[in-house]
Amino acid sequence: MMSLDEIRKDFPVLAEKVNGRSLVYFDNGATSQKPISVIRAITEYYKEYNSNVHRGVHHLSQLATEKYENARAVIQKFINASDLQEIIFTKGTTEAINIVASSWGREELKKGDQVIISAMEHHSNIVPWQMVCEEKGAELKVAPINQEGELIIEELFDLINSQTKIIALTHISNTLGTINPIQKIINKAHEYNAYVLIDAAQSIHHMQIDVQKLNCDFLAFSSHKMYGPTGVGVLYGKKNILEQMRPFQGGGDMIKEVTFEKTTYNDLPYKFEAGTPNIAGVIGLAEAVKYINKIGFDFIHQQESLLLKIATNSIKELPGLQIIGNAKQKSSVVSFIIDEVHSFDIGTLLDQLGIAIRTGHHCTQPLMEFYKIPGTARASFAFYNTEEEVSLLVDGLKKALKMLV
Ligand code: 7TS
Repeated sequence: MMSLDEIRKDFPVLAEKVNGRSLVYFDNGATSQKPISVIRAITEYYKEYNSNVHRGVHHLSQLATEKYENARAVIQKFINASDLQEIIFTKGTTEAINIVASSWGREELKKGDQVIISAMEHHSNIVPWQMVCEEKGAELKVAPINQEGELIIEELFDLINSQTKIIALTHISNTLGTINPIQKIINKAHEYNAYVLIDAAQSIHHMQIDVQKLNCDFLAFSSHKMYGPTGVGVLYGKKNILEQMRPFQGGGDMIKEVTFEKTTYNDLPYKFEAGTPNIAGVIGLAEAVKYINKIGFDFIHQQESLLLKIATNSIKELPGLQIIGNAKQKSSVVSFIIDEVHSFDIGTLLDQLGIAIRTGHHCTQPLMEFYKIPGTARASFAFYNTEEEVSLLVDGLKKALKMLV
């Protein structure tokens, strides 16, 4: 068992100074920091065996291909997919959702069909569905939330009927921290033969996800929020569904045979991996999964829950400050507003103290409209954050309140 001090030493950025202070990094919801093992794996690829995958007979290409395909096996095991072919490497969550909306949606949706999302979705789980619904004449329905930021399950269930073709839902809200009861929703959707896509961008690094147990039809996540590099992510899909879907993009690697008259497509997962992939990124992502496994979800949960509790209790006490998102089931995110103060000003003042938080609408503008606010200040914690750092945030907020209110 590693101590928190030892864990922090694995993340070089955490030792950086910002504005003369030790960095306090509370913008993990936007992107997490990377452990040295991930950085090393990426560097090793470029230094020792940089080569393209799936196309060379030479040693380096074979090595790169082996590492790339091993990464697929690491991801398969991590989410307990039943088949390697169900793991598709993408640019990230956004691209993964776009593949489903575009390849599946444009083929399967027709006038009168219905797609359900929720009021707390990130833009990347709204806009692709809006686009395909508009094109195909399908209807986009939005499951409502209450003031605490929880899905109103009965109202969501009321929306589901035989016209419902897919429910695309975030597992955890990036703005509110709400953890949605996805198992219940998946079970209900399947009673109506509707598919379910889970946006796991904010959950994959906080809790163990077992796609077979959940029985979700699609799952999307990004490497860079789970301690891996940017520019890479995963789309999981059930094999029988992926097999029926048209390719997303055309190009190299996704074909079996090309003539000017006709092209036949490659088998899964390559059908959805056109062009040279982000090889270093995929290798780095596999290393990030190994790191998460080494730390273990027990420790991750314990540390993040502790930070959430301390931060919530202290921030709640500050005068004029209001927490947005008070779901009973919450992950380690605290979003808040201060009367009359723009979140940008809070973020700027905290930055002067070396504290990094995110401000604004967090790519959830419809959610901001629901709360009738322009944005929030959001602190999002990772397992490498400490109680002392939370105290520094609270002290920083007290200073900000004195200056701004
Ligand atoms: N879905 C959710 C729930 C997210 O939080 C994000 C990114 C995405 C999808 C998109 O992921 P991407 O890697 O494809 O960009 N969320 C945030 C955030 O909260 N702050 O910056 C990015």
